[in-house]
Amino acid sequence: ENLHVGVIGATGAVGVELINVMFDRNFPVGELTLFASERSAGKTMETKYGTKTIALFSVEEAKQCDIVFLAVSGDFAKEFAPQIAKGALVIDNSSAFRMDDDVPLIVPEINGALAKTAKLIANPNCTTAIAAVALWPLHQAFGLKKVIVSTYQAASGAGQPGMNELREGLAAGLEGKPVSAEVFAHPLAFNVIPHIDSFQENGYTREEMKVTWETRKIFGEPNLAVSCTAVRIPIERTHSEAIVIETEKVVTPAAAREALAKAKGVKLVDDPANNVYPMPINATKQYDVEVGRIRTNLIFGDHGLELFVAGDQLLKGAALNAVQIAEAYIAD
Ligand code: 11C
Repeated sequence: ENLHVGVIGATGAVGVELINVMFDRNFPVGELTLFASERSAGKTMETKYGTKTIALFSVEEAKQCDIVFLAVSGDFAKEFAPQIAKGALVIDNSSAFRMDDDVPLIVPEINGALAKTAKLIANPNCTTAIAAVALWPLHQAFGLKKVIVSTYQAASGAGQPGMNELREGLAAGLEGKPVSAEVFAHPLAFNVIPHIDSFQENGYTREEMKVTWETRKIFGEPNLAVSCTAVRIPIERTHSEAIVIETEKVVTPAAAREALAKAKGVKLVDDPANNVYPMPINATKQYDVEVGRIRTNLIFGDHGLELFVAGDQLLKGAALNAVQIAEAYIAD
């Protein structure tokens, strides 16, 4: 099967990785059309599929594709995704449709079967997707009752401009110059910022609430107790998360390791005696989410665990998950 695939937002950090991941995973691309607005249309872009000229976006052209990946803003998705979905399967990276009842929100290791049920599919928030692959096997084996997440999120969550601002800030800081902030609310270099996306009335940020809302939807557990503190750290592209769980059933670290070792999308990295645990430096550019530091939680005892995960924000947090959704869509 040779599919006509469209990528809207191809020059952004997620768009670039979408093209790389499709190529590296041998996704059956017959024709690839890269779309952008007037600003970038006509420019060329080097890709693993060769030099591509960027086409001017139009709904009519996009509808001609078999599959269209959207790696653009939620506002763009809101306006155009439903129209494109009248012709093509649309996989949207934005948060525009994630909580719509008739739009599946998919992490393929968990609910990939839903990929065949709609023409518009939402790709989860990166923090949610990375936590979800680690938590799902534990939920299946031990039943999750409460989940408390603290994140250490990379600059890439704010796209290429975020990564650029971090690099420039680090360079400026090392030279003793002031570090400026435009993308982030404060300078990120030599700092951590407990503020991602906008503050909500309940005091949580939208990023934090997405972890609650989206995990519940993906797991099909509308009442699961999930709470998050989301923090930006000066790392380029891998999100890490410290997670505390309370479980329905008795759980031991050994039993959790056994469940995680068999799980798809997870790499068990848990040998503290040899200084082996998940870290961005290793998880970057890797498909699997690293999980380790698994230990009995001091508060919940034999019904609780602590763990640490690290996953590439641009891969499992975005492009890889989107391509896996497309793979689930075309699977026999
Ligand atoms: C961040 N998680 O790290 C965000 C980026 O809902 O798709 C992705 C926002 C989203 O800044």
